Amino acid sequence: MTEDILALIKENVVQGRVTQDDEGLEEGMVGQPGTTELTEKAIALGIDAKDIINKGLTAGMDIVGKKYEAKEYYIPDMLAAAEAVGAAMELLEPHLAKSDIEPKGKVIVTTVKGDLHDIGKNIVAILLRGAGYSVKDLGNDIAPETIVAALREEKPQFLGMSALLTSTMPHMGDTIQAITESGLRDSVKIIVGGAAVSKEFAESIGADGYGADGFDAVRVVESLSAS
Ligand code: B1M
Repeated sequence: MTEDILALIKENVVQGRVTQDDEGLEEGMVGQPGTTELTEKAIALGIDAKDIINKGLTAGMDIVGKKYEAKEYYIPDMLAAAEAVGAAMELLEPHLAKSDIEPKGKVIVTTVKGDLHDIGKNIVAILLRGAGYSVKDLGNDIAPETIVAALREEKPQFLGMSALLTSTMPHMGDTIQAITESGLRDSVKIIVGGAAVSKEFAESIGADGYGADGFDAVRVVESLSAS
């Protein structure tokens, strides 16, 4: 049952179907549950949110990426899938949130300059909030100087940067350099992630940590908090 629902969520992300009223790419789908109805059902059945995110939503997006690469999908298809994931994450958010009175710490999250991909960053933000951190989301396509200004103003313990494009990854390094030049580097731990990023790349630009996925990002922040 669990695996069936997760497979259906994945399929509906691939089809870019937000609700049962959406057509999708194949005939006869109208009226069948879409990503949001299936996510609601999965939540009601007590399926682990981590599985809904990793095996349903993210797995669907991976297929969308492969289809785009194979020129089977175009930008509007990616956007439809992104909308389905965003709507499902809104439903999941209350189930991931902790109501701790005192936040464990403050994190600024952002997608770097030139990069419009924000789904992964949004998931990281939601999971960090769920783990008890206060999170300020700067958005996407954010320049190094804007990030430095936000660090100066907000004084967070952590900065999380996301990049999905090989062409925007270097802006992570540029941002760390700008933070160092501003004299703020010792006051903030920096973690990076996103499909284009690796542990080796994170080390090469002098980040303090690398998150392979949203849950890993929380683990890294927790372990850096303790160190
Ligand atoms: Co674009 N796109 N896209 N795209 N897109 C990719 C990234 C691509 C791999 C597709 C492909 O060709 N296979 C490819 C990049 C190739 C490369 O650079 N190597 C690509 C391209 C080429 C482009 C454009 C250049 C296309 C064009 O215009 N010709 C263009 C660039 C626009 C820009 O940014 N300037 C573009 C545009 C778009 C859309 C706007 C249409 C849309 C984004 C919508 C949105 O985000 N609101 C889009 C999408 C949806 C994708 C794919 C299909 C899916 C991305 C996604 O949301 N994944 C993507 C293919 C893919 O990645 N499989 C693709 C799901 C998400 C949950 O995963 O973001 O990886 P992800 O986040 C994960 C982890 O990486 C990690 O945790 C998250 C949760 O598990 N993580 C962190 C992320 N950030 C983290 C930060 C951390 C720690 C962990 O610490 C702080």
